[in-house]
Amino acid sequence: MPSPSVLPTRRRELLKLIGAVPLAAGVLPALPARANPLAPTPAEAPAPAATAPGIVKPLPPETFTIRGTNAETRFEAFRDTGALTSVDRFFVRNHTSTPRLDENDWRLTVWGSALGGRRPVDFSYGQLRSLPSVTRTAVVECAGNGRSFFATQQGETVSGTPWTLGAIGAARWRGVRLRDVLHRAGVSSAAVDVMPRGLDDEFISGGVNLGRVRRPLPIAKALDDVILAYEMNGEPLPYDHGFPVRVIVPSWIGIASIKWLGDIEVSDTPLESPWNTQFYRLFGADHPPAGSQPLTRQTLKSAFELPLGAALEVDRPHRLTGRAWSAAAPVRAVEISTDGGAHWRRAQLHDTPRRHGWVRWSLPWHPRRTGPVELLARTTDRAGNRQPERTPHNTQGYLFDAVVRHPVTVVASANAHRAARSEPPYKGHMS
Ligand SMILES: Nc1nc2c(c(=O)[nH]1)N[C@H]1C(S)=C(S)[C@@H](COP(=O)(O)O)O[C@H]1N2
Ligand SMILES: [Mo]
Repeated sequence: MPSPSVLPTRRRELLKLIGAVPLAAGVLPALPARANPLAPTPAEAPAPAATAPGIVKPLPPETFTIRGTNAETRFEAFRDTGALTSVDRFFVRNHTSTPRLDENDWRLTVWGSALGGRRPVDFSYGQLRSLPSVTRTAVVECAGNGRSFFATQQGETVSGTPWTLGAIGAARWRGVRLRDVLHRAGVSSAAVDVMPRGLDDEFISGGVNLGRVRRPLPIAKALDDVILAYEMNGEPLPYDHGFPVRVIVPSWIGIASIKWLGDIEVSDTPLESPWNTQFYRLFGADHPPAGSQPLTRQTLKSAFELPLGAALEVDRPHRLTGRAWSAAAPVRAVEISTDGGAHWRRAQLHDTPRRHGWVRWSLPWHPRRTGPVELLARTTDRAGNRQPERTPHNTQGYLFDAVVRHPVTVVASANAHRAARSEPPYKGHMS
């Protein structure tokens, strides 16, 4: 991607410049970053297959599955990669499309009834970067990660993007504490909620304009461990992940981590937005009529670094690998079943379990019979949570945490060319 200092302008301004009306979200492909937006280039030809409307970075099909305006990471693409997720493998969840902001025009405005001076306070990019910085590792995981298994595993109907397990990534985020910014802006002790809002286009849902993406955050969490991040894995944030500044709310559902941050309302009364009233609550027969309380923390999960439906060769050692995580506490153990849940074996963990992160795990497996098998992985964390067999239904399919039954086929060597390509032989040691 181009260096941030040569960014042309914001997408909305580009659209104005070329006389385009931003119709519905995501109708236009991401515009190329270049000096003259009027010059025709190959980038204006029909989008190649490996792009999603509105996402800037390349989305090679071996790494990503495109789901509307979003890109899910194929879990097998994490195999043999480190504990941190590089940008070229990090999932993208966009309500509309990625804006290309210029950090020189960018301002963060902090405003609202719970500021001592009652006057908005602006921070430039340079001012934010000159405040004391913190660096921490945290996963960002969509509240809907695993949603498709409500249908495929529990036979239940849910709405929303049918993610498998790849709407998660782990990165090292560097930025300033939200607490420091709020104190500099003069936050008063009367503050109840803060509401960060993105600079991406307004979100239109069912013909209704819900405004720009924003979601209230209780002041206690805001003053605790939330950061305003400007770096991801040691580089300036990429466009798709919130350049120039995004919120990172460790252990909370992804929607809390607002990208392309533009302003933060600081209020002495509780705040609402569609993202904490109509979305990101649990609705349905098992929940109160107005829904549960707004969702906060993510759950726990584990996943195999194998395609769903992978073919593995019989009578040969395989090394099953995957990742496990929990938002509540460090992972304690990962158990694997290769016989549909009758027997469980403990996987070896390859990272020190930490809160907000994930651990890589592996287990040798030597299948002796051909045929379909369901592989199961089950995480337990140090707070005593363990993945259940079923997740209670909710209409929007949030917080799936049940053990996923991962289908594979054990095949005879003659039909195993697919397996041979995707499964390197068991190496006998762990990296
Ligand atoms: N401004 C803005 N912030 C946003 C979103 C968005 O569409 N606009 N999507 C949210 C959701 S639902 C998720 S899961 C995460 C995804 O972060 P990523 O795209 O960097 O992986 O960003 C959150 N922040
Ligand atoms: Mo999300």
